[in-house]
Amino acid sequence: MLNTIMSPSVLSQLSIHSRHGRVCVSPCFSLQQRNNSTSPKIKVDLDSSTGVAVLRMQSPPVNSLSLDFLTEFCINLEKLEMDRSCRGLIITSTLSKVFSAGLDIMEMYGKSPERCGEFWKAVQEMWLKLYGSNMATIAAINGSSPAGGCLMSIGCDYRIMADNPRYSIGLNETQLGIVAPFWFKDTLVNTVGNRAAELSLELGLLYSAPDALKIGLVDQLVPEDQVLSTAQDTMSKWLAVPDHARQITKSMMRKQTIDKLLSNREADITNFVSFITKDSIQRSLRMYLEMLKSRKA
Ligand code: CO8
Repeated sequence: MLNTIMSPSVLSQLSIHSRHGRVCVSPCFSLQQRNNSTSPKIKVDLDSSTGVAVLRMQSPPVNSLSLDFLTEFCINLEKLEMDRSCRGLIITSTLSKVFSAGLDIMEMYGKSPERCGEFWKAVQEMWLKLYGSNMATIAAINGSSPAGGCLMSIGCDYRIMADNPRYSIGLNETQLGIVAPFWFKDTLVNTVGNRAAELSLELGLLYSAPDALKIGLVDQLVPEDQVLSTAQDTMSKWLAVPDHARQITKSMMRKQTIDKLLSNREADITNFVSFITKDSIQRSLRMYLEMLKSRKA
């Protein structure tokens, strides 16, 4: 986590074992081995020769972020974070058309307060781990990415999206009758600025890929079949920067936002549970689910 990297002992470790690709020649780097791990919903391929891991979300139909999914995601992230040979992470989807549909609405509908609390803690954990990662992180957004999918994308350092106007991205929570919490809002403000975030959040806007580029919600659009290769090329530029300098700078930019949630975690869980279990909010979620189903019919 970034909020630990300011400690002198970690700083000295970083400078001794500089993770800068052109300087570091630790034994695991030269082995060029691939550390692959597959779990049901997520597949991770780590290329130790480049220090880059590709995490593929593979949970049909829409990579929704259920409690199980989030748990797997966090375990994978933690493993990579601990692995000295891993310096960069690319997140993408194996599904056609969808990066992630965001939080699994079924986890918020008709569930007990205890279960909702457990779920929300996992959502917090996902964001804390990703936004605070020491790795350079790139979202290779090869499909639609609403709500929690957008949060995951803006939790990364850089976003490359498929140049397809049918794909959309944004924090559309108000459209579901729910409210994006302060740390979703803060992450969006940090990405696109206050005014664009205000418009985007109040109206629950989903942006087409070209519009997302215009407001800076994504950094680059490329043809769909080049999303991953462009992410790989871009990652090599990020990894050309000495890790310790990039990490300390990232911490400087993000620590305040992260600390705000860390010091309000329990209250945030309590707020979420009391909000989401309200009858009126449950009704809104039911209507939204029905709308999703009727769109198919
Ligand atoms: N959760 C659960 N199920 C979902 C979700 C979801 N987020 N999204 C889609 N599904 C289901 C659909 O209901 C459908 O189910 P079924 O096959 O049983 O009918 C199936 O997945 C396939 O969906 P589509 O047919 O719609 O798939 P498409 O490929 O046509 O479209 C989209 C993919 C664009 C992703 C589309 O499914 C979509 O727009 N989904 C809704 C996305 C959304 O609005 N997500 C918001 C989730 S809320 C969130 O992430 C943040 C909440 C913060 C809470 C704060 C409270 C305080």
